Amino acid sequence: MDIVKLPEGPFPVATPDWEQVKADLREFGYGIAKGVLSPEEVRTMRAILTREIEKDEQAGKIKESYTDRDAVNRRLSVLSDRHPVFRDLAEHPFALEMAAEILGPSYLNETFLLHGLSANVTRPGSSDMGIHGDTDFIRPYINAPLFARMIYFLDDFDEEVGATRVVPKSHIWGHLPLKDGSVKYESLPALGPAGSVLVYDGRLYHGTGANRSKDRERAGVIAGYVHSWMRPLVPFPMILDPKVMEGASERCRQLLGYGTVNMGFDLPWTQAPEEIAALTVGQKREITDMRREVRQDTPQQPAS
Ligand SMILES: O=C(O)CCC(=O)C(=O)O
Ligand SMILES: [Fe+2]
Repeated sequence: MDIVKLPEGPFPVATPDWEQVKADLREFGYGIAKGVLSPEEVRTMRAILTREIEKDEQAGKIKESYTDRDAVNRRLSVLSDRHPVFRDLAEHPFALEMAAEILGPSYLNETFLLHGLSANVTRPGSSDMGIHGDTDFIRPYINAPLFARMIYFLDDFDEEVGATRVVPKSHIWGHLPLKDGSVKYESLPALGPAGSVLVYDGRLYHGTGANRSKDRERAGVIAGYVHSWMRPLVPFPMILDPKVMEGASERCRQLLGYGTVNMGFDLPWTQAPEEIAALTVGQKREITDMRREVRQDTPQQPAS
């Protein structure tokens, strides 16, 4: 088996400095920010996860995930209407700043979208997930930043408990990871105390670590953001309880896909139930604006 060695370090470490996180993102494809969630926020979210997992277990709703090799860990696929803290997490300033950093400016300044918001809780005996990229589903392979990912640490992430493993700089290798067993990618655990966030470019090779602890769990909340023209994993408006969305900000609703504008066209949701239509966000800009922006963003023809 070929071993793909780690590139040269030193590698990113958890830091409270968001500019350093961005520099790490650019160079290594990931960064770790410390202290993004307050201890109070961590406690609240962690307690909700514990309660929701119990509820889902009792209701027989825990399904095996195709991404995990055993049923020891726990995944909750949609968090956004389980509690307003998870609804509002979509627009956390850290996530918005880092997603903009990864995805870059958008056509007509349209908002990027939340792809999904889920939890992955490793438990003693959980196996590792296997090294993959989160944009591996995009065919043909497109070597561009298409997916911005955040993993919020609700417990301390250390190696024993299954901290996410990352392969530094793999986001610029220009090809998918091989998963046929012919190659082993050396990787590092992304370490940080509860309240930290691992942010990475979706092309980065990574995967959940194995939980080799005796009695500790490791909860991560995973948020992904994609361009306005991509199809998110979760069709939030058709899935979420509109009552929980009632107090959500306009920005939050745009991120969750309640915006009715796409490619500059505003197409109101005339057939949506009233309570969902009431949550939609329409055109916010002048058409003249749009013409100017198109010209700016269009690559110029080389002079002949
Ligand atoms: O929970 C983790 O550590 C990573 C999970 C992951 O990579 C995924 O779900 O795609
Ligand atoms: Fe992943």
